[in-house]
Amino acid sequence: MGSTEIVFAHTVLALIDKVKEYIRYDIGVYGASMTGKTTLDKQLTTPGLIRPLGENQRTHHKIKALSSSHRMPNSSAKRLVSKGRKKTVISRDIGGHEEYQYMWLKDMYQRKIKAVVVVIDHRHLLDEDNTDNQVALGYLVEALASKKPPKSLGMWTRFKRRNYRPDKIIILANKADEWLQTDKDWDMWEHGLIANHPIFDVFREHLFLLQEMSIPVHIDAVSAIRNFNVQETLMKAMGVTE
Ligand SMILES: Nc1nc2c(ncn2[C@@H]2O[C@H](COP(=O)(O)OP(=O)(O)OP(=O)(O)O)[C@@H](O)[C@H]2O)c(=O)[nH]1
Ligand SMILES: [Mg+2]
Repeated sequence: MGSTEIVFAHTVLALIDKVKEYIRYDIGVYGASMTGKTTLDKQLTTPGLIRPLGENQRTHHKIKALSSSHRMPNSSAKRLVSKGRKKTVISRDIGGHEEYQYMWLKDMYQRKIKAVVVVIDHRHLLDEDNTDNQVALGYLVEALASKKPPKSLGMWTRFKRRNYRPDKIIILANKADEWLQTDKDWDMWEHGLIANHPIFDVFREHLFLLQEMSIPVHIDAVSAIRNFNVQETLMKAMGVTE
């Protein structure tokens, strides 16, 4: 190949990379209430210092007029940057309270999202009777495993669900500024072994189920409020960076 052809090939590859940056990649961000989904949404929209959200700032959704379902929040585009690569992802911020869980499925099936991002925190390490995170992941995994869609989803969503499966599940163990503390924890994280951390033990059964369904799972520690490892994890999990 001559030098002109090489330069041309490089230009074409650079152009393809640039176009890929703008191809929308739909992600769905779900998880129990108070795990940090809104904080993550804000961090992805405008990276920086995020104001801690108070008790009165939980995400809620209004019931639609003449209907029993809730109004879906708008989705928005976020530009992710990591290791010199960029990617546009689309997501929306849905509440984590139990009455909104069906909206996670609605969002997932209607947008046919590519990556399900499950936000968890360390509450089950602080109180072993607390199962909020397990219930949230369980709800999603069981919906994916089930042959029958919940009737509450409506005809159109149930139709869109046919043959759908996300490409991957990304589990973000948020609030790492609080639970990733000891030298042993950091050592695990630095060596890429964070999936072995006890914070993930309670999820093993559902992780096995996902593996058996051939859905790859990417696990990592992040802090949405501190902007620690957030974009890096998502970009890696989406296969944009190594
Ligand atoms: N320490 C710490 N706190 C965080 C982090 N991310 C979020 N929080 C706090 O956790 C609380 C809940 O955050 P939200 O973002 O409102 O949680 P949510 O998942 O959107 O909650 P719902 O809207 O009820 O579903 C807030 O007080 C946040 O300031 C983090 O990385 N570290
Ligand atoms: Mg919220």
